[in-house]
Amino acid sequence: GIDRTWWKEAVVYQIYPKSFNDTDGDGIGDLRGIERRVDYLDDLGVDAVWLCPVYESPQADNGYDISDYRSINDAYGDMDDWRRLLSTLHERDIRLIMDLVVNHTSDEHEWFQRSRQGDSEFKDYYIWRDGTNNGGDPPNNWESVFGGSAWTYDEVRGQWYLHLFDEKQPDLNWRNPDVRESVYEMMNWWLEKGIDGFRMDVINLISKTNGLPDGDEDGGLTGAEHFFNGPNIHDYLREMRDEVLSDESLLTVGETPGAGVDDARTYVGPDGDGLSMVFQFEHVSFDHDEHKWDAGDWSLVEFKQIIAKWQNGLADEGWNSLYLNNHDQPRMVSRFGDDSTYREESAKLLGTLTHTLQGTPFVYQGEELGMTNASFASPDELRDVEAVNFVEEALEQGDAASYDDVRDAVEYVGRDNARTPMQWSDAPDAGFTDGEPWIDCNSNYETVNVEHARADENSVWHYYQDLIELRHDRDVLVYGAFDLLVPNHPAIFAYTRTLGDERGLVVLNFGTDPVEFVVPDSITLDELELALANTDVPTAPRPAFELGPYEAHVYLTP
Ligand code: TEU
Repeated sequence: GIDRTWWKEAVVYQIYPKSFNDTDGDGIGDLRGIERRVDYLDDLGVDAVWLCPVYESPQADNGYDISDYRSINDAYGDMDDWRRLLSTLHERDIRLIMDLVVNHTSDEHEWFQRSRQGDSEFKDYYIWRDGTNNGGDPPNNWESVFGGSAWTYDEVRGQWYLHLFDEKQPDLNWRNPDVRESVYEMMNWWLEKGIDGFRMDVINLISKTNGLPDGDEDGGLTGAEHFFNGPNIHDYLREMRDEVLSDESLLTVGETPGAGVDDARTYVGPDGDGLSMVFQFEHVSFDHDEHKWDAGDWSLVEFKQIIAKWQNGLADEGWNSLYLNNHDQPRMVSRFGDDSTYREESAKLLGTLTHTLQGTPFVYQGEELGMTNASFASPDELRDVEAVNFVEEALEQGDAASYDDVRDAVEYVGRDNARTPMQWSDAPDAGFTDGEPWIDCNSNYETVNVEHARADENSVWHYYQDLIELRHDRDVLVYGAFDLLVPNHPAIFAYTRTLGDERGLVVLNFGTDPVEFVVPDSITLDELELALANTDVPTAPRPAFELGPYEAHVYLTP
């Protein structure tokens, strides 16, 4: 029989609270705004919500810089609002996964404030070092993910501190057992409130090589080999499992940039550290070189190779997360589909992919409408610290003469693309706020919005509803084995799913030209029936059939 686990059968909806729904007119989404949309989530059919950080924070990185783990950012509401949201979700059987950001805190966290004063209890909570060159230069050559050195000199302490992200995000010192204890206590505090799991921000970055040696400068991010999947990572995660996560019904998803399939197996599955799944990055990195801003080229053949490698690599030991976009990635329809002529077709096709692979699908807010990348005509419209730094640096270093030289890169891969307000209706500012939104709405909200989508039975939204329902109904889509077909076909992504007598065949045309799919001899067409398609197609598959632009077909045994 099947070893059933709720989070394997679930579809998770990711909410970026700042941009979801504003009820108090300050232009920033809030918890009450989410609560008011719980019926919306229920109608869509999702089983869980992953809520991006809502904790107290100066918002240097939109909440991934936490100044108090146990309270709610004012703009989002307060603990009572949060409790009400939790119970409203639970009343509809929707679980709540909270974001856990413990590689770093905000520099405004009390721990950091006391650490920089040299307070004996907190002195070693962060990674402090003297500089080289008589203190004038950073302790080593590591680079920050957001550009520049990973070290900042602190006048108060008279030492440098490490920050793998923004200078307002100092890294915690996980070698210090007190730090680990404090984190576990905080996690238990949230679990006692009844949450259903954690999404763990950059969890594979928490362990750094002892002695903090210089990194190799020839690769991508300098120092990465000393902090991606570092030496003590498994000790820390196993300790965390023992102290906090022993309840196996929790959903834990580790965000693990730079992790390959072999690394992933050390985190998930029978021999892993107990995480349910990880967010891997290979399929959202292969369209850029080691510098994320040199982006744009990708091929379907390589994309299929990556997906198949992860499907097969975690098939029997572990579990995949399935996502094509989130708050850090451009909109999937703009990246892997066609956001103009075939916006709806390609949004449906990409949704078909994530809901028919083995793993747990994550739907990022607005994906169910086919929301697209935005346009940023001037650097003043950018909000993301990473993009702002990138543009500044490019101009300073002379890599760009003006913003126009980097605009394409920003509009292709920048994180703000995914952070524009959720498009609820064609009312001003997409019905997101009565005030001035913190970031401009995508100008297509008059046509792409929830109200229109729900009124149109052929919309991306209704198709997502069908996809989610189909996944709930059919074990083969959740648990079935994956086998890639026609790996070298440049436009068709096709595969089978098999679970005992239950079978599935998925055929997707990733292009604007019609293509013919010849069903390989290995597949018996008997009994296969059309379960879902994004266009009108005959109910029985023929040995060879044509697919129009971005056409997606799902066939299942009855
Ligand atoms: O992201 C970590 C990460 O490595 C990347 O996703 C990164 O943000 C981006 O792609 C760089 O190009 C996590 C969070 O999801 C992100 O929002 C935070 O900014 C980051 O950690 C720091 O907490």
